[in-house]
Amino acid sequence: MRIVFIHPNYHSGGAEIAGNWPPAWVAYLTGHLRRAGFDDIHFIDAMTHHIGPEELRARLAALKPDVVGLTAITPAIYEAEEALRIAQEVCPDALRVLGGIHATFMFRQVLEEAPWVDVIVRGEGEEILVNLMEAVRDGRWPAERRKIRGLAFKDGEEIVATQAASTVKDLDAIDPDWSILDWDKYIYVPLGVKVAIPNMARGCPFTCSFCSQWKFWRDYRVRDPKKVADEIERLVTDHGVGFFILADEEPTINKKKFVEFCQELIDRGLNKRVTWGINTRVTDIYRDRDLLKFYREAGLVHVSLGTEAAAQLKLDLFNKETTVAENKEAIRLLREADIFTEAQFIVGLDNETKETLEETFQMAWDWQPDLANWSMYTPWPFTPLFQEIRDQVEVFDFSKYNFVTPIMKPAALTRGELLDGVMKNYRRFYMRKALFHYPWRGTGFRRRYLLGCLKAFLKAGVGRTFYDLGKAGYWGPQTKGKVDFHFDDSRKIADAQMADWEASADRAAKAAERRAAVKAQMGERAEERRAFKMPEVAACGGGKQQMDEEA
Ligand code: B12
Ligand code: SF4
Repeated sequence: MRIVFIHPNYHSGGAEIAGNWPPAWVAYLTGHLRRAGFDDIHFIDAMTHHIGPEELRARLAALKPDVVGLTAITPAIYEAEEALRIAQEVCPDALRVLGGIHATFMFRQVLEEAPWVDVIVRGEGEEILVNLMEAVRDGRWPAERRKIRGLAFKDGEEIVATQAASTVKDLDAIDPDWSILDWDKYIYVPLGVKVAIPNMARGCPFTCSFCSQWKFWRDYRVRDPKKVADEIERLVTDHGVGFFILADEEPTINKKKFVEFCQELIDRGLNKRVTWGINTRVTDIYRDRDLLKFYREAGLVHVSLGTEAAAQLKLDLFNKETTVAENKEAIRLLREADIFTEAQFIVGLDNETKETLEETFQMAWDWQPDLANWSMYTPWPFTPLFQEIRDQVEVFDFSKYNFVTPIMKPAALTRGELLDGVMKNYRRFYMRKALFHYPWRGTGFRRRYLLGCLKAFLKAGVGRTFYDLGKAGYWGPQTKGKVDFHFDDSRKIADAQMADWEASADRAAKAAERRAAVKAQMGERAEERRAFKMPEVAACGGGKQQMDEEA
C-alpha cells in the first residue's frame, strides 16, 4: 500500500526567513507507520520546493498512491485542500486524508468547503493513522470507519466525528524516521547548517487565552531524554544536522528531564557537534537561573521567550501569568549565560494604539534581547480569546491567519497604520542592533550568529518576503494608506462550524473555570517565590513549576 505525504506549498514571511525547515510531522508519522509494517511511504515537500499545481499533478500521477496525506496549520488550509482536490483528479481511488491542527478543530468547516476530503485525523496522528491505515489495508474501510477513534468524515450529508482518541501515552514508542526527508535543502540561514525540529515534550500545562497549542496536545508528556539524545545523535551523524529547535511548546517545565537531556548531550559530546534553540516561558528561565550556564554548555544557544505583551494589561488578558518585570529579568539572566534571546510581542488587539506600539519598542530596547518579533494577534477560532471577541472578527480568510497580517482592526488604527507601526519598530530595533551591537559582540560564535540573523532579515527585506510586505504592497510609511491585504471576503464561517461553536459555549465556560483554577494555583506558587526573592514579582508560572514524573 503506497502512502504519499505532502506538505502544502504555503508561504508567509515570518519564521521562514530563517531558512527551510524540515516538516517534523512527516518524520514522526512515517516512523510509526514503518513500525506497523507500512514501508512504501513517499514525501513531497511542496513548501520547500515551491511545487505548484502542475508539478504536483505530475508527481502524483507518477507515484500512483493508494493514500494521500496532507497536513495543515490554519493559514495553509486552502493549499492543503487544493492539493487533495488535485489528488482526487489524478488518482481518484486514493484515500484522501487531512491532519494537523486546523482540521482537528475545524473539521466541520473543512468538510463543508472541501467535500473531497475523505477523512480528517483529529489530534496527534501517530496512533490514529496506524489504525486508519490498518483498516484500509485489511479492507475494513469504510465499513468500520465509525469504530475508529479520532476521525471526522462525511457520511452522505452527515458530518461524523468519531469519539476523540486519547493522546499518545507512550511517547517513547514513537521513533521518527527522519530519513524520509531529502536533507540538502533544510538549511538554517543564520548558521548555514542543516536544521531539524525534534520533539521532546508534547503539551503545555498553561492555558494562554490566545493560544491553541495546549488544547491540541492536551496532557503534558515528556519523552525519555536518552531516547531524544539518540534521535539527536542520528540527526547529527546520519543527516549532518548542525542546529535544531525543539518543536515543544514547553520543553523546560519538567526541569529534571530537561537537565537529564542536557547532561546526555554533554556526555556524548554532542554539545560540540550541534547547537540548538527552544521556545519557552519566562518563568522557567529564572527558576533555572543557576542552570543557564550548564544549558549553554549543552549547546543551547537560542531561547525564544513568549514575553507576549509589554503592557501588564495585555499579559493579564492573555492569561499569561507572567509580569513585565519578570520578562526583563529573564532576558538579563540569559544574556549573562551567553544565550541569545528572542522576545516575542503580540500586537494588534482592539485596544492597540500608536502609543502602545511605541511602548513595545521602548520595552524591547530597554530589555535588550538579541532579537525581537512583533506578531500580529491572530484569532484562531478554536481559542478562548476568540470566543470572547468573536463579534469583532471580520476576516475569515484563513490564508491570512499567519501572525504577519493584521486580521483584527484596532479601534484607533487602520490595518495599514498597524503594519506601519510594527515595521517602524522592526526598522529601529534592527538598525540600532546592526550598527551598535551585532558587529561588536565578541569575535567568535556569538558575533557569527548575530550577523547570520541579520543576514536572514536583510535577505527577506530585500526580497520583500519579510512580513509578506511585497504581497501587501507596503513600501514604507508613505504607503501605509494604500496597503492591500487582499482578504477574500467570500470566505465565511460554515454554518455547521457555527452551530458547533454554539454548542461549545458550554465547554468554553468549563475551560474558563479551569483557567481560573490554574490561575489560583499560580498565585500560590508566586507566593512561594516571593518568599525567597524578587518581591516585585506577582503571579507567574515559575517557582516549583516542575511537574511530577507521572504527570
Ligand atoms: C516548527 C514550526 C514551524 C516551522 C515549519 C516547519 C515545517 N516545515 O513544518 C517554521 C519555522 C517554518 C514555521 C513557520 C510558520 N508557522 Co509554525 N510552528 C512550528 C512549531 C514550533 C512546531 C511544529 C512541529 O513540527 N510540531 C511537531 C509535530 C510533530 O507536530 P504537528 O506538526 O502538529 O503534527 C502532529 C499532528 O498535528 C498530526 N498531524 C499533522 N499533520 C498531519 C497529517 C496527517 C495526514 C495526519 C494523519 C496527522 C497529522 O500528527 C502529528 C504527530 O502527532 C509549531 C508550534 C508547536 N510547538 O507545535 C508552530 C506553529 C505550527 N506555527 C504556526 C504558524 C502560524 C506559523 C506561520 C504562519 C508563522 C509565520 N508567519 O512565520 C509560519 C507558516 C509557515 C508555512 N509556510 O507553513 C502556528 C500554527 C497555529 C495554527 N492554529 O494554525 C503554530 C502552532 C505556533 C503557534 N504558536 O500557534 N513554523
Ligand atoms: S505557555 Fe506558550 S504554548 Fe503554553 S498555552 Fe501559553 S502560549 Fe501556548
